Amino acid sequence: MTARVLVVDDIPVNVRLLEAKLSAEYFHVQTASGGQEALTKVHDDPPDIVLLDVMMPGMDGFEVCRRMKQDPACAHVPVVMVTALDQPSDRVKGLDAGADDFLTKPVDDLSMFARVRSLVRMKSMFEELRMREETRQTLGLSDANALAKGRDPTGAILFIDDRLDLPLWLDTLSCLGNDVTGTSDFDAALTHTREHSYDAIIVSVSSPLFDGLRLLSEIRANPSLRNTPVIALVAAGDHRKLAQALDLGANDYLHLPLDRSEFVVRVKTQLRKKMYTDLLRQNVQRGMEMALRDHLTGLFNRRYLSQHLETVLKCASPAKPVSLLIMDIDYFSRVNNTYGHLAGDEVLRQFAGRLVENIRGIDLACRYGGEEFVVVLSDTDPNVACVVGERLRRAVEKAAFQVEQPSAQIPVTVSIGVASSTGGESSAALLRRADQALYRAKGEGRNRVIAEIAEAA
Ligand code: GH3
Ligand code: MG
Ligand code: MG
Repeated sequence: MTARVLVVDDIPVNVRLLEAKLSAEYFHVQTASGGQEALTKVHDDPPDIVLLDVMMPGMDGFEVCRRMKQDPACAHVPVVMVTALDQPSDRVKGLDAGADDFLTKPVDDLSMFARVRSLVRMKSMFEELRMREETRQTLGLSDANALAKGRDPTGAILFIDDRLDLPLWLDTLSCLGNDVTGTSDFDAALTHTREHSYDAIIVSVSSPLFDGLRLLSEIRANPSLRNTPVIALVAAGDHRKLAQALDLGANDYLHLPLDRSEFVVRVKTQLRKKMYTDLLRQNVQRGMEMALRDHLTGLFNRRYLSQHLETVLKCASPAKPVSLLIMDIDYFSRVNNTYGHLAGDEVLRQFAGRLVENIRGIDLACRYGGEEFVVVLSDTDPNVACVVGERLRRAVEKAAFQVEQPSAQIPVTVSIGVASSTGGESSAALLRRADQALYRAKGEGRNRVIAEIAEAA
């Protein structure tokens, strides 16, 4: 993931420090030395995220944030306020101004990269939703709920901690409209996670009463909680536990003792991310889209794909390439000839299932025709697209398809063509290039992924 970060600070040495750290992690950094300059830049060419200093002469960070959030051109760009450690009231003011997160000076690298990545990922999911909404509108199927505009995200939360004041923290979350369960018992927590679904789980990994890291790994091993964000609570300074928690799949963390406003904003961020992921997944299943769905596999159909690809390509740029995988099942007529058409249909259905299991919610899978499928990967460069293609190719090859009538195990392979675009071309042109790559994959022996090589200008 490459992202464009705007760093706003009136002190040049601070700007250069953040710029150096972020550039070393391959972020594209732009800078502004004051509020007005920041507002102009954000309006004219919205970045993926803004790191905003609070104390600036003239217009302070709060005012800049407030104005940004009122400007429709950039209201969706996440803002991280960079505040001084000794001013907790700044956090509340930042929240009121619409900030999405905080960093305290001196900025700790680990938390900065964690926060920036998490917010940028959320923004791209939001943008994907926005593009799908646009596609639906173009096709005359507008859906007012899709973006849940302005709605503060709420959900079912499990809070696992042994703190004495746990009820107070549960209250804080309930007052925001969440359905909250609290426990300080390892087994009870495990039972809850097995019997209920949650939109967020908060777990202390520093409790002497239970093994929070083990709980975290149990949670991550549970497929029904695959998309549930987990926030780890870690004793301040316990870098070893923090690193382990992140390794085990925690999505975010908070240091103990908890700061109330930081706690609230992190939980909201994770809930919002969960909401977007769920919306993207529901997107495939929504009944009103019958006209846009393929009846056999439930995937989007070709009509939807062509329209959506136009929308996605309009937003593509060198910093935000769009990649496309076009896949064709190898020797599929043999499946029909050997096992019959019904078995062939069942293979196509299961093939679609494997496809969906192996891509992210933000990616779009379509049945392009007969035994051809297309996956659109927005904000993905060709190298990553090839990795995804290879993962899909292996997911198809690794296990035979089990059909019932007639009872058989049918081995299947797939050939995949990959093409990418940085904008300025039609969906038909991009599909044509991917198709040429697929043609080569077939010609070179099938069961392989081939990327289209851009022709020399
Ligand atoms: P290649 O490796 O070159 O792609 O070989 P192939 O046999 O897969 O290619 P071909 O295009 O010759 O055949 C595609 C077959 O897919 C023919 C068609 O009957 C079958 N097919 C297309 N749509 C469906 C469907 O909805 N259900 C079933 N069962 N078969 C389908
Ligand atoms: Mg074919
Ligand atoms: Mg085929």
